[in-house]
Amino acid sequence: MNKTIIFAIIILMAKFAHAQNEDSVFKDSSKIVDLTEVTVYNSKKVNKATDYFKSNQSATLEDIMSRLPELSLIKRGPYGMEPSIRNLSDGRINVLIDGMKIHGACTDKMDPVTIYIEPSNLKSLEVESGGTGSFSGSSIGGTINMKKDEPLLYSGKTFSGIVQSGFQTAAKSFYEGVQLNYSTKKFGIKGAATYRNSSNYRSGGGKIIPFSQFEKINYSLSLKYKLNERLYYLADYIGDKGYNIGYPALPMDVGFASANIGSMSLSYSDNSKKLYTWNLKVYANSVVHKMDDTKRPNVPMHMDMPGESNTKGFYAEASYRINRHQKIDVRIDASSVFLKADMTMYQPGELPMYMLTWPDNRTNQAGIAAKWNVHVSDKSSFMISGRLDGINSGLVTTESKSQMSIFGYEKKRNDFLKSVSAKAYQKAGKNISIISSLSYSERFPTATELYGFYLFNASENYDYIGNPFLNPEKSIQAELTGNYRFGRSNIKLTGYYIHVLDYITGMVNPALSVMTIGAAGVKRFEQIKFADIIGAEGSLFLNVNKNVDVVSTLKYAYGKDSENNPLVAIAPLKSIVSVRRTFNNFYVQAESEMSAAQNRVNKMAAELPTNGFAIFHLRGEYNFAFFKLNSKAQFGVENILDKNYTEHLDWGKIPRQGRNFYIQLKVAF
Ligand SMILES: [Cu+2]
Repeated sequence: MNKTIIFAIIILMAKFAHAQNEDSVFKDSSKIVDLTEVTVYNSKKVNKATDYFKSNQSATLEDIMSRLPELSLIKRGPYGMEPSIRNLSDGRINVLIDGMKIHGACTDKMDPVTIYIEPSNLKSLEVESGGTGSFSGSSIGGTINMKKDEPLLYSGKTFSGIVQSGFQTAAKSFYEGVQLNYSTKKFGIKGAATYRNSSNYRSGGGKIIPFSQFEKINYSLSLKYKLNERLYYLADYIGDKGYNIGYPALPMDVGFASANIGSMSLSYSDNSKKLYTWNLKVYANSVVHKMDDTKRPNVPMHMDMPGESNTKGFYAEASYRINRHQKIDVRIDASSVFLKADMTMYQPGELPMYMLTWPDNRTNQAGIAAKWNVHVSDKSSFMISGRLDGINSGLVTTESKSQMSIFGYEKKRNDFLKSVSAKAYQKAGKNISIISSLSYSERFPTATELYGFYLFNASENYDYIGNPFLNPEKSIQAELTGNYRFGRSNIKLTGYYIHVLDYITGMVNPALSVMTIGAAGVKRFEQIKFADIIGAEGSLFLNVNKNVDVVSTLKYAYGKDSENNPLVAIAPLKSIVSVRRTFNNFYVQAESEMSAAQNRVNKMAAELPTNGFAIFHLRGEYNFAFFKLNSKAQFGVENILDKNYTEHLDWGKIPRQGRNFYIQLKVAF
């Protein structure tokens, strides 16, 4: 298989060899959702695409991601939904904040990294799918990178800020946010805080979903200092605290969760130089997560399950211009992740039982990546990239080693990962462009897959055990995108094929007995020969006239393993269509969200079919001056018909939110 890839790349290189740059065309192929707020009163420069992805001011990052055709969300509760790129999630994808690695501290995946960024702090969301998304970390599914916004430097205003507030009826939820920026010509400091408080929500038809409440506060402080015209220093801190977070599809909730995320960086740019930009960042973060079931009724045996993660790392990125037509991007990075989680079971009348669920383990990684961009002509360009990673991983305390010695975990393991990809852009005619890519990539198994010890999977009703002898997963992928532009409108269609070798999945191990009361059995992570995902995505931005826009997205995927079983958790055909009519200072927008049924389910994972659904929303926005301040009011109703529905990736078939009215106010100064 390696040979095939290398061969294909040689052909590609030969094809473009005597060709001779701007990589701007490649911006087309990785999705960057720019979320920069337009705060100028009555600005005509509103980015309609951005507005479509961010359906309202209080939208969470999860709401935004769910509207991107490449992404789906796995739901265990209304909070902390787990993102997947083309149905690949968790260890198969990178989820980064400004290029930094962060590892969740929950053995049940309640805390994906995306919960730590509030959209009001987000500059852009970058999604790179497949093997071509391995530049900032070895992965087979691609990368989601959340770029946080930076403090403003002086541009006529020393003090500026935004205050916002909102309320939604379905969960009686409040959203409050404030941002303040102080700046001089050399120096800028920005602080932001967001508070969200939500009660149990009401599903379609009126039933209240118990254990769906949450409360969280997110705060951040960043400082930017201009050392000279080309060199900036940036220090950044994000803090996040969550309280009493319910997960209706799981047997446990979160009493308290906290994250501290810090970084310092230097960035340089000078377009006249050959080495025209570089960026150096050092970072550290820690996450604490405390699960318990003390609020749940009828629990046969109470448990406490705390976990923690600590990550340190750095990266350096540079871009070098070889000549007018060629440039090279290089990245070196290293990180070290420590994880620990344990469980204490309180059996009535007996001494508490204690065990490690993520026995203390550390994974060290060092990698180097390079990307060669060649601008052949205005009509065609290509890019070849590669990455190498050395990984060292193992248990680190005598306690964890002695608990796990029965499974043969004595030794640390060393792995070497390789990824390579090629991507080509070709303009065919005045309005059509085609992007094709081919990649080979590898990924390291997760701590759960290697070291997990009786981790209960509530969706399958099985206890899971890790396997320290797993090989890295490998993947070969091909992707073809056609883009048709006409006037200010645009249609884009993508087809892709993902072939995963040594696919890691849970297999029933009858030799092991269950730990969780009521579990159907124990599964151990094993590898099957391969798994395939074939799918398509489409998007349409249609500018009907000056005042009417239509945005529509569509996605479909088909997955099966080497034994021809459907893959678990494959989202069915889904489409969102939204139509907006803009008036002078306001707009109204009607939306439909439609999903087909999913009947291809994995029986071994106890998966059940899901019905299709159609729901409708109506939204509006009004811009006005409030004591001469730029102000905005947003209002709307979601799920107008109060439909009772679930999506296929929702665990436990817990119904989603019913009819929901919302109102948001925002004032900028
Ligand atoms: Cu948890």
